[in-house]
Amino acid sequence: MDFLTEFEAKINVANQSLQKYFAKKENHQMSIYDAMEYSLFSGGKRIRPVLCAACAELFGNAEDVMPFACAIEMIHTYSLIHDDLPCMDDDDLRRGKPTNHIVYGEAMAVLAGDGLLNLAFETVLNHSKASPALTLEALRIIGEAAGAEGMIGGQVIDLESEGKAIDAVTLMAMHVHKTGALIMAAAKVGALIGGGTKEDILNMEKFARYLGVAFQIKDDILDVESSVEVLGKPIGSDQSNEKTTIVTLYGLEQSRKMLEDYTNNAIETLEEYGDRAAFLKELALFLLRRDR
Ligand code: GRG
Repeated sequence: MDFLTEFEAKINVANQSLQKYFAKKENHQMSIYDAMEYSLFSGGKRIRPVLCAACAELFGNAEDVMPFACAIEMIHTYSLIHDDLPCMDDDDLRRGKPTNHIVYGEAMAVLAGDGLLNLAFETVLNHSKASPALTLEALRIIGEAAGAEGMIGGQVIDLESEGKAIDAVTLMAMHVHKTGALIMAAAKVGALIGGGTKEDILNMEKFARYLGVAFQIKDDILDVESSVEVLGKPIGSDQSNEKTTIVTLYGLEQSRKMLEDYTNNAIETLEEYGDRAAFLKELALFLLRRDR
């Protein structure tokens, strides 16, 4: 199967699983579910669940991974809803559609984010078929990655850096936490649930650390080079929010070189897995070339 066909197939599995886990609750008529559903099914690229599933597959068992992969996508979706709020980045458009708070109001958007964060943990606890020990370890990894030691910590660096010139070390720390933490969690949890050894899990963490930074470098480049039609969100928002980015710090040419270097480093960490890791290597290249 060629890469794009396999990628599509994995996205479909993630979408079907998300639909299943989002299944209507008893009180599903409540409007909170409309707000949660709106963002969970509004055209996300599904990179994190696909990465999680592909890492599980690499180590032989992709059967049990979907509740975890979907939990990570729910947390990612909540972070985007909150990131767009007026008290954060104050964005009106995401994935080509009005942001959650524009449609449902600010208070409901906060609750929709909170609802998705909780649903992530409910999903794992209600649907995991992995052993209790593996399930608990995966939940620990996900909780830590999403929290103040991970994604939220990165968001705090971002908030406190607004309007200031920050140095390269602070910028990289922000990206590794804000964007990288969930991407690393997806890879680590995939390897763990898929049957990888401790060393495999460390290798996947290293791979995803490079991949996460490359992902963010590409995001910063697209913020300058793309258009609102292609990206589905405002471009130039980093500049208007007076944010230091890889591009403001290093310029476009150097940023493109860094993107290539980080992507190559990610691919190199997979060398020992040979052709078994072909999909993950292609995924890294796909993310390098993506246009949205
Ligand atoms: C608890 C108030 C509160 C906030 C939560 C907002 C937040 C913490 C964290 C921000 C996380 C964030 C927005 C990180 C940026 C990562 C990034 C590049 C997101 C875009 O990811 P894609 O391109 O998105 O995979 P799609 O739309 O494809 O799902």
